[in-house]
Amino acid sequence: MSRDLVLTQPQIRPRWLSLVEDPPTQLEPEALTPRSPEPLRVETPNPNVARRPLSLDTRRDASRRALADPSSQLRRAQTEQQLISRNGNNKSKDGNTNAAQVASPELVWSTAEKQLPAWDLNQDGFLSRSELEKVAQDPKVKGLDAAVLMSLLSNLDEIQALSNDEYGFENDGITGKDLGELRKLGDKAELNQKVVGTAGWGLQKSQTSTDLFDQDGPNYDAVKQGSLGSCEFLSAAVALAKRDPEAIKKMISDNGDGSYTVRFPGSKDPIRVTLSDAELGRAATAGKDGRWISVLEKAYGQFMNQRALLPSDSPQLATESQPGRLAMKALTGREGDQDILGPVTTNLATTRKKLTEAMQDGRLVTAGIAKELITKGTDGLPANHQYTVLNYDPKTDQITLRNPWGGGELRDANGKPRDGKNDGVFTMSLTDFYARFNDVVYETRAPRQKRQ
Ligand SMILES: [Ca+2]
Ligand SMILES: [Ca+2]
Ligand SMILES: [Ca+2]
Ligand SMILES: [Ca+2]
Repeated sequence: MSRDLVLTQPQIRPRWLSLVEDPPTQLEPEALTPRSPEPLRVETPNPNVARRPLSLDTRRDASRRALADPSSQLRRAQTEQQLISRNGNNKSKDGNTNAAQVASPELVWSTAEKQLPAWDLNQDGFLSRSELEKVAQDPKVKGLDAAVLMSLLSNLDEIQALSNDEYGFENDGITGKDLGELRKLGDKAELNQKVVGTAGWGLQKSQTSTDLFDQDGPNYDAVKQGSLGSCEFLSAAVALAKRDPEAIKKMISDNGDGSYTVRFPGSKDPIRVTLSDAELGRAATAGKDGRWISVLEKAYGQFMNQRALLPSDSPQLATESQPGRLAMKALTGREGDQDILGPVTTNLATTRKKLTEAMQDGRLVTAGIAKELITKGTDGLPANHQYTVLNYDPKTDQITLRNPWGGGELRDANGKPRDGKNDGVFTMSLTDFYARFNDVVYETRAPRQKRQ
């Protein structure tokens, strides 16, 4: 109930936002850490997914998400649909359904209607979030069913609100009437574009590759964030995959029975991971490069769940809203060190010096945008999001970053990528970076690592 209150009252300011505007001496670095939403929701952070009831983090996250820009979510869904129709002639492995068919709204609606009674585990007529989360972990739910299920989960708040069929807030789950209203909206409606786009992209992801690594993988530039707010982890994992692909390979082994074992340098115990089709549908993907990033992402959620006082029912959800310094700890064994950018906290000259040293050392570096500026959205860089710092060149004073979406980068006045290629990689002057970004997370130096 409280989360609905938060979501319907955007005037409640997220905690990090008010902190950003407070005098820098009162900043709490932890509170400023930007969280990324999920792709389909990333900029729009879908309150649906990142929900860990009772967690303080989640409440902060939900209020942050409520303020996010819904148009970006639509943009992302449309891009995904284009992707699906471009690749629409590819038969899936079972030869029955291809991605283009999935993108058919009729197929998505009818699948949801058909499966509702089976997924309504307590048979009360409401498809609740926890029921959907439970079914999502069932390896027997496959293919189109799994993709539609995950899309319902990703868009649950909006779908359950379509028909007023409960007292007070619509928050018990999706009913048959809600689905009827969804169908009535028609395929041009924004919500249906999201619902259909999410299902299509999810199916494509679950069927793209069954290998852990492609022959020449892992390639950092193949990584695309899924529907989870795991940008803090992904941006660090991308940095590691760029620096040392072999380290990633050593971290994961394929057990040959559909499960994988992940050994994070920062975790004492090996982590056994399986991924259902539905989980693959919202996981980060490396496409044809293999399942490595989907496996690592879920392993990280399991790792964080082990440390949590109140573990999430879904290990995947536990990847969300975690500080970037802990992602570095898992991936390297060394916790990251976060600088808040600002004249009092960390000035431009210090940032220049620290980036220079970190690049010389080959340390992992990520950077986040926590707040919306007046220029919100116009430069193409989503806020509440963490990026990989791929390079900083002290000679030119230019910094190169990568959005873990594998897209969404600096745009010019015409809305085109400034470097002509929307692959998520972009370069800007350090001065511009300093004005736009709010924090930098550095892998701490290894004890014996000394710069010359
Ligand atoms: Ca139910
Ligand atoms: Ca309803
Ligand atoms: Ca109601
Ligand atoms: Ca680019």
